Amino acid sequence: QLQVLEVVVFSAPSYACQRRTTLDNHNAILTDALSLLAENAELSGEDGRGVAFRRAAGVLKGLPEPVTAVTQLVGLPCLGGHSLRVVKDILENGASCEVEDTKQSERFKVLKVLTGIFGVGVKTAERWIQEGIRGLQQLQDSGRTLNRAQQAGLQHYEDLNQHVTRSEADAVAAVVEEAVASVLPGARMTLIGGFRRGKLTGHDVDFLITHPEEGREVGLMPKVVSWLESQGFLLYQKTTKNSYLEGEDGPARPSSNMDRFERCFSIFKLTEEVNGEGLKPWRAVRVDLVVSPISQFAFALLGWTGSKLFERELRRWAGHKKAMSLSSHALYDNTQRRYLRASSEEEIFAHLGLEYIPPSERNA
Ligand code: 8DG
Ligand code: MN
Ligand code: MN
Repeated sequence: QLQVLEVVVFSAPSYACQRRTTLDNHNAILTDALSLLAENAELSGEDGRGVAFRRAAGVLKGLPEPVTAVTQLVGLPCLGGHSLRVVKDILENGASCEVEDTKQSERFKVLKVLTGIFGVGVKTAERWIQEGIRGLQQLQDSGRTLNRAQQAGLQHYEDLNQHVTRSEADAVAAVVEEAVASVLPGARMTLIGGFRRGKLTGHDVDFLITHPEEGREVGLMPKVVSWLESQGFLLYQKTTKNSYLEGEDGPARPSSNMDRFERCFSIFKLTEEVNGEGLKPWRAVRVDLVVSPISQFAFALLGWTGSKLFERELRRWAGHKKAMSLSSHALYDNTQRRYLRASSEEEIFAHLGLEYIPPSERNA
């Protein structure tokens, strides 16, 4: 019998929101390498390059099997010369010099440690490095004035840099559920972010809170926060007020990731089952809470489920292909000059002319 050795040539549509990307990544070695280069670009203030690497990684995450030769990638979108070179190096030599050099570079390592502190962004880390700070101990000894977030970040550094597990997320969910039910019966809470996409671990736990009756959600966040505080669950919290006004504010700016919901960035004190001596009785976990009115719930749900690349691509698709502006509040049709209502994620995908992609397939 004739044996045909066939090499698969992959193909994929160019926007991540057109693709189904599960957590089953057959090319993790390649996508880890490209993600590291993306991270390095972002830490260097080169956001454009960062996005390019993220898009390239996003395409590879969705492929149905491992890549064995770069020739399989000829027809794929988003894979520029630079990304292809990295892929080729790894396929042919087992590693990419650029990636290995980046990993070893002092600058990258220090930036990762410093931005690993909750409340510290690239700009602050950059300034500290210029002032000669190279690590956590040095930062602490330097007597630098830290804001409240950074103080908490430094204090709980180890805990916050350890992955949150699914069972820890469930434990946090139970607490938030109780808080919400206590302060406003009938209010609903939904797990969002990476855990909604089915991830087994995360860097934090994200929740969206609403009430089926429009307006009842007003003032909810301070009550939830007070309840949590009174029960001793909060190590840190910063609440930001809702500042979104439809019409007055104009349609959402499509390029911006920031929205105007009432939200709370917090650090939870999570008590854990103590299974023996020497185990800490509790640990610090980052938790994000967002409150949305029911009329914006579907947009908030879609906008906060992620992944970050998937969200960015949704907004790019809306703007470039549909002349629409999508945010976590609303969808505005620039041609018809009106807002398009939706009470489910499915309706939003339909407005955008996209096939519905469930959360578990938004892991680009
Ligand atoms: P991880 O925590 O497991 O690392 O992953 P994640 O859950 O996907 O990431 P995240 O950083 O917790 O963000 C969750 C989603 O929320 C993601 O799609 C990005 C989105 N998001 C923010 N900040 C904001 C914001 O200010 N506005 C909007 N609309 N979305 C935001 O992180
Ligand atoms: Mn998250
Ligand atoms: Mn978050």
